Amino acid sequence: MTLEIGMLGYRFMGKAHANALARLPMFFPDAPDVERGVLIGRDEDALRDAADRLGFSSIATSWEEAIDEVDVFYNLGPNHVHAEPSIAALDAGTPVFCEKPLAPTLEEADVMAETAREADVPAGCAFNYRFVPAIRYAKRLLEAGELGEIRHVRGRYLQDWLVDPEAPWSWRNDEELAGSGALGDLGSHTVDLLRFLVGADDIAGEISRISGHLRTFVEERPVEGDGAGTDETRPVTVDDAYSAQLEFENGAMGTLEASRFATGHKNDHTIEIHGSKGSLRFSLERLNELEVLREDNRGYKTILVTDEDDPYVDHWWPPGHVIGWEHTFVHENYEFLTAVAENGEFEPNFEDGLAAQQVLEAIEESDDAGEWVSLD
Ligand code: SOE
Repeated sequence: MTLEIGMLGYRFMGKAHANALARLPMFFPDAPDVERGVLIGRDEDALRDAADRLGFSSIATSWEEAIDEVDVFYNLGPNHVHAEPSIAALDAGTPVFCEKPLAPTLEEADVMAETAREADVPAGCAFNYRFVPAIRYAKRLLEAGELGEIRHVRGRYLQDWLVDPEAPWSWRNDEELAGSGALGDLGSHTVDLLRFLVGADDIAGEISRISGHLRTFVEERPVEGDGAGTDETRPVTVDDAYSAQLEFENGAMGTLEASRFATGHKNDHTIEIHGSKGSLRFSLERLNELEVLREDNRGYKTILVTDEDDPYVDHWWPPGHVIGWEHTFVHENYEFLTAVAENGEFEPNFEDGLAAQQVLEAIEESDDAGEWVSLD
């Protein structure tokens, strides 16, 4: 049976997922057969061009009509478009793969997760960094207790694409459209990754309380594109950067931060975990490596996670033939579509998306109140 996919969104994430779908048959031959069916968007000309480039057989300018015609619905639109189409698809019993963060607000994420529970079909949230081989390797070490009692968990996601105050305004700068700035766009990845790595009861458990701080450095930005006057600007109504302190159920301490103003850092998502018997360090800018320190305490060892028995690597190339950011999308699409074909379980799902949204909300609540917020 071939799964026909309807995909809403055809820019950055549309290209990442369409590329992943195109590579599945060659590198994951046991993946379900999928057809890139209908590409959904508003601008018909741009849509037609994108459908040709991304290999979709048809286009639709209305998601309402399209979601009844497809076997799987991918919601890759801006954050403010995540809720309504995903809920409608799930209500029609159609599996949904939605980009992160799940929604701009906790209220919308709540309804999406509730709808997914009732629909009883796979509803995935595309936190792609769970599908980095080095992250899977780290998870195996943590589950095996190799690091001992977890004391410190640190997550940082640094970019610098908004350092220039003349960088144009976009939906990512608007609270109505995005929900939050670096917090939701980048922080949601880090929160999900920490939950994935240490969230189990026998490792560090869930996050129990939070102290948060948000900051907007540039309050307005120039508007670019059709109809924009030469000096038209729009307000920035979300954070440019955030930081947070966490306490985990087992007492471990956590620190989180993300910024779009970290000059010199392009897409630097780093995780550091320190335990009583060892530590590990991961950086997205060195995606194929994991630094591990064992009990001998004589410095970190860099492990190149590209051996055949390392997660997902056997689908690609011989040891040392490194993979990249795009391959994480191939891995997550393989797992999600396999779950759809078998009506199995997929994680991260809408429950994980909701759990991340609860942490984001608590960080904003703490920043507003100027005090710690409990998540219990
Ligand atoms: C932000 O620039 C962004 O594109 C995020 O939206 C993605 O989720 C992240 O993977 C890369 O950076």
